[in-house]
Amino acid sequence: MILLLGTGNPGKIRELRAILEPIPGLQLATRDDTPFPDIPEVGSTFAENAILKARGIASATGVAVLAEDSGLCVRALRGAPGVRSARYAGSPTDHRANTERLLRELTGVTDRAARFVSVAVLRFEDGREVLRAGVLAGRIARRPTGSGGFGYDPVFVPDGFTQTLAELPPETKNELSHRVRAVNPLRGVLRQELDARASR
Ligand code: ITT
Repeated sequence: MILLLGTGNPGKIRELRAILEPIPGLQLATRDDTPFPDIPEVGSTFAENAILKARGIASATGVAVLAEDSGLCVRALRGAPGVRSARYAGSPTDHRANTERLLRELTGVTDRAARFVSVAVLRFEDGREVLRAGVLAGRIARRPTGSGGFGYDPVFVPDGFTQTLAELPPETKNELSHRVRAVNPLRGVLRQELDARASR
């Protein structure tokens, strides 16, 4: 079975591959293999945007799709940047500028609590959809450190840790991230689907 990773973000592709590649019989495809258009993210929630991406990409390609919408919600900013995380400092996405803006907005703010949220939607060719969400709680550092990961990782310290996600090994991020928490339950759904297809 071919599953198209419905994202243009190379950081997400790396992490989704690491989460899904151990599933036997599942062949992962990306935008390079099966081109799809950019889907306007006009929803006001992560779930709405994840569904928009899954449906838009599925209808453009006709294959099974895993789409994901995610972002950073900062308590002192009343949930911002939220669904606007990718383009917080403007379009096109500039991760460094986004992080700089975030630190600027938090200048002098002592409440650094934040959470990453991910909503993943698995959509099969026949239109069946399964949606799962994952959250990672943490806090925003005073300055960026580390070179791993992507996006806001250099300023995000997960609860229970002292290093940012960009300093921690990728394996550690992939054990606790919002993305792995959303996508892991979909592994079981995919295994069931593969078994059902094999016995047909
Ligand atoms: P696609 O829509 O093509 O998947 P995107 O990067 O535009 O790519 P989103 O609209 O879901 O994806 O925006 C996610 C943004 O949230 C991302 O660009 C980062 O700024 C931030 N983000 C999400 N997950 C993150 C993570 O694990 N580490 C750091 N930043 C993350």
